[in-house]
Amino acid sequence: MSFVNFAKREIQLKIVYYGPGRGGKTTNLQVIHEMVQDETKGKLISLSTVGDRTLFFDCMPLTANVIEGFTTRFLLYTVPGQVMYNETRRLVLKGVDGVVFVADSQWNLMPENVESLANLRENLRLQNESIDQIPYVLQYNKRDLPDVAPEQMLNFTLNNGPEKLAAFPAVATTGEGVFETLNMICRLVLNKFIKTHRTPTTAATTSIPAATNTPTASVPPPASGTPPPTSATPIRK
Ligand SMILES: Nc1nc2c(ncn2[C@@H]2O[C@H](COP(=O)(O)OP(=O)(O)OP(=O)(O)O)[C@@H](O)[C@H]2O)c(=O)[nH]1
Ligand SMILES: [Mg+2]
Repeated sequence: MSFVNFAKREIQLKIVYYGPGRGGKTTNLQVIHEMVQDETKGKLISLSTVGDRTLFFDCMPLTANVIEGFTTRFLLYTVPGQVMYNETRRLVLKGVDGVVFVADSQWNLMPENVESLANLRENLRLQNESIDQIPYVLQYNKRDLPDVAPEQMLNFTLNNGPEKLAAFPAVATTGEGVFETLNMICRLVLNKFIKTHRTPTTAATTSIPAATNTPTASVPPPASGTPPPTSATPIRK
């Protein structure tokens, strides 16, 4: 749930990276942490890990001034993908404003993707939410590996609702697709926040740190009468 502190003129928005174990959620946050400007990011906190397995969660704040007069803090979280940590996933999902589903593109991991997506739907349902109502994007990760399913197959399996969602092919280890995914979910979350909290004086401006040599993600069409909260300037140094 978004949190607005009028005294500090600060908006806090929570984005959760969800998906099967070893799909690349933590890697996304590590790459973002490595590549954004120092003044934009806070510490990347990884709570309880064994090797590259997240046992609790990772969390990192990113700060931007995208709504006039307000500092916007995106809190990026990952869940532990391993099936047995469902209680933790439920905890991390509480108050979520947007979800990135990081799928593992490998053919043999398709059942894990499907199971994780069903688990996401169920956990949201338990908190009276639906993936169809909160900002949500997909990332098809590990496109560098030899035995990956074609994107059409991933769309058919994971992106088959009435509305086609944004889905980004990625190689999180090299950063490919990571910022496209991040910028899209940030825009969707901000669009929804503005739509929900819009007052006649709410104005969105862009002051997310400019990027260099970064492809710009396309901005989703704003709801009618709602200005896009950011330009296509990605969050990256
Ligand atoms: N080849 C390849 N390896 C990747 C990619 N993304 C992540 N990895 C590797 O996959 C392993 C798991 O990545 P993590 O980011 O830890 O996965 P996770 O989704 O956080 O896993 P859990 O914490 O168990 O849920 C690591 O060894 C990463 O280096 C990718 O795009 N390509
Ligand atoms: Mg992890």
